Amino acid sequence: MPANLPPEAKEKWLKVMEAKTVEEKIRALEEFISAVPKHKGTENLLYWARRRLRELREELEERRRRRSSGKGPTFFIEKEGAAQIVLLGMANSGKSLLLRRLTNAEVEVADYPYTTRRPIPGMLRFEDIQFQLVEAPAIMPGAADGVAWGTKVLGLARNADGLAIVLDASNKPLYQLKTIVGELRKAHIHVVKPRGRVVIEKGRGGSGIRVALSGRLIGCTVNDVMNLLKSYRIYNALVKIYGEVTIDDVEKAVFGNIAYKPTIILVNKVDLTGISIVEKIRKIVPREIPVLGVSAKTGYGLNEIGKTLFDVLEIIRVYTKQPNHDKPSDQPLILRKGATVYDVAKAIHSSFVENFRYAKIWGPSAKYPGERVGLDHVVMDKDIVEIHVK
Ligand SMILES: Nc1nc2c(ncn2[C@@H]2O[C@H](COP(=O)(O)OP(=O)(O)OP(=O)(O)O)[C@@H](O)[C@H]2O)c(=O)[nH]1
Ligand SMILES: [Mg+2]
Repeated sequence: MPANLPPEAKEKWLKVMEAKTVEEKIRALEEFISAVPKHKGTENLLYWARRRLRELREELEERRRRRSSGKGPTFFIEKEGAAQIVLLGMANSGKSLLLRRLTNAEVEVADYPYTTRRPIPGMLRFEDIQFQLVEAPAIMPGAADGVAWGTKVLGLARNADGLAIVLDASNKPLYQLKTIVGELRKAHIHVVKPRGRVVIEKGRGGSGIRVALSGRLIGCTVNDVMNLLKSYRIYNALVKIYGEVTIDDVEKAVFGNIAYKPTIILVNKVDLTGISIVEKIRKIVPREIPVLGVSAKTGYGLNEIGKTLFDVLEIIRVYTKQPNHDKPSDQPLILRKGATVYDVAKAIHSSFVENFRYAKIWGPSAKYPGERVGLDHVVMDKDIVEIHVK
């Protein structure tokens, strides 16, 4: 059921959305929380709002600490490479040794828990691109309720492009998996693709609310969606609906609090256990989540990680070529599966869209080498694209 918030609470929510500084956001969220009636229908919303409040307070605290100490380390890691993948696992699961083996990052490995206390980045090469792996400090039960650095670790996960969950095969891996996925879920981070997706682009779509249906509304109409948004005083927006979406999903999207992260599971230390445990875990997780048995110690299985990440992220590489050159660029553009020539043109420069005449394509999506195509043509991994402009 939607939370059915009274108008005062919705008004307060508007203040939260408009707040600019962390201090303003904290004040606005506090007021929002006290305006929300407490009952079963608002439980999830309040849980989320309180968690968000805790995040903001920690952010403020960290900022103050950094200011008073001159600088000091931060929990935020700037993205580099084709995608940022956070290594998430319980203490001692082998995250640091994996990071060291995969990326040559200099990181401490030790047989006692909570060795890594700050996120550590490293670059993993896959063919001609690189993924940034970030070891997160260990996740533990209660992380989503703010235990220890839990809020920050989940913040790292929320900001990532994908997750690699690291399990210690020799120490109750199923319990570890349950705990980690449970904490993620409490923080509204999902590791399985949702059946539907709502994207609200505020201030887009000219005047008024426009609903673009690439999927189906379940148990509600376009009108219900418009009325819901208006009740939150959102009057100008483009609402994109993908897959199957309920009015609840739309309301959650107003709060912007659902995240889906492509995820792989690394069952580490199989040198100690053998690989039958891998099959056991594979059986209980949804098919879309790849489960790899690995050993950071012996190197077993490590070569497959790059390709597995590439597939689960659903990205493609496209090489652009100038019309009078023989060779394409060596650095590919990284695009999402399903991207079109339009996305390629836009990624080069917006003027390429405005002045577009046609494109020529070589590679998997071309019917024949050098095929002439328009902006709607769907490109594929390893395509070479040559754009001709006016
Ligand atoms: N046998 C075996 N031991 C491993 C493997 N990977 C890691 N270890 C050992 O497990 C212990 C913990 O490894 P770390 O890489 O420090 O684990 P971590 O997950 O980073 O731990 P925290 O940072 O404390 O959360 C160390 O003694 C490692 O040598 C593996 O694949 N096989
Ligand atoms: Mg570590």
